[in-house]
Amino acid sequence: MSDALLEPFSVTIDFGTGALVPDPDVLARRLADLDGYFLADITDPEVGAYTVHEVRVPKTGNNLLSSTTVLEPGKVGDEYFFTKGHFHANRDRAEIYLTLSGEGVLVMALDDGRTVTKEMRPGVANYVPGHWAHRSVNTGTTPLVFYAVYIGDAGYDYATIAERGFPVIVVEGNDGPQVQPNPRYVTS
Ligand code: M6P
Ligand code: ZN
Repeated sequence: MSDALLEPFSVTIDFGTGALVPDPDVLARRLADLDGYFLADITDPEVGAYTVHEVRVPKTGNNLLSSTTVLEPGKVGDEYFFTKGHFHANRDRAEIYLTLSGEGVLVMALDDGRTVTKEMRPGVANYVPGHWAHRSVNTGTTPLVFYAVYIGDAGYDYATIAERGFPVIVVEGNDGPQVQPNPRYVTS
C-alpha cells in the first residue's frame, strides 16, 4: 500500500466566501506575486488577488486533493484579475472546477498554443483534461469562488506559464469581457 489508511471525513464549504471547515491550508496571493504576468504595470502590489484554501490530504496519486479559490474582482490595465495558471508537473493529471459564486472565464491551453475558454458561473463544472494548462479569470464585480478537485500527485509547473504566458488574454471590452490574442505569448 502506497499510503496510510485515512478515516473518512467531511468538509463544509461556504459557497459565498469559499471558507472551509475544518481549517484548510491557506495560501494568499497579492498582485506582487503576479509581477510580470499582466501586460500593464501593477500600480498597487499589496492588493490581494486571490486565496486558495486546500483540504488537508496527503499529496499522493491515490488521493484526491481539493480546494476553494477566491479570486477578487479587479483589473490591471484592461486585463481582469487572474490566477497564475499552471500545467501540472505530472502533465497528464486532470482536474475539475465547480464554480460556486461569481462569474469568470477558464482559460486552458496546450503546449502547442491550442486554446479553449469556458464560462465559469455557479453550477457549472469545467473538466480540465491532462496536458491543458489552466488559469481562471474573474470577469465579474464580485469574488469568483470555485471548488477544484485534482489528482493528489498532480503537482505544479508554474515556470512554463511565467516564461511564455497564455496564448490569450481576457480584457474588458465595450460590450463586456473579450478574449484576445496575447501579444507577448512565447510560442514553443
Ligand atoms: C485551483 C486549483 C489549485 C490552484 C488554484 C490557484 O484551486 O487549480 O490547484 O492552486 O486554483 O491557481 P494557481 O495555482 O495557478 O495560482
Ligand atoms: Zn491544476
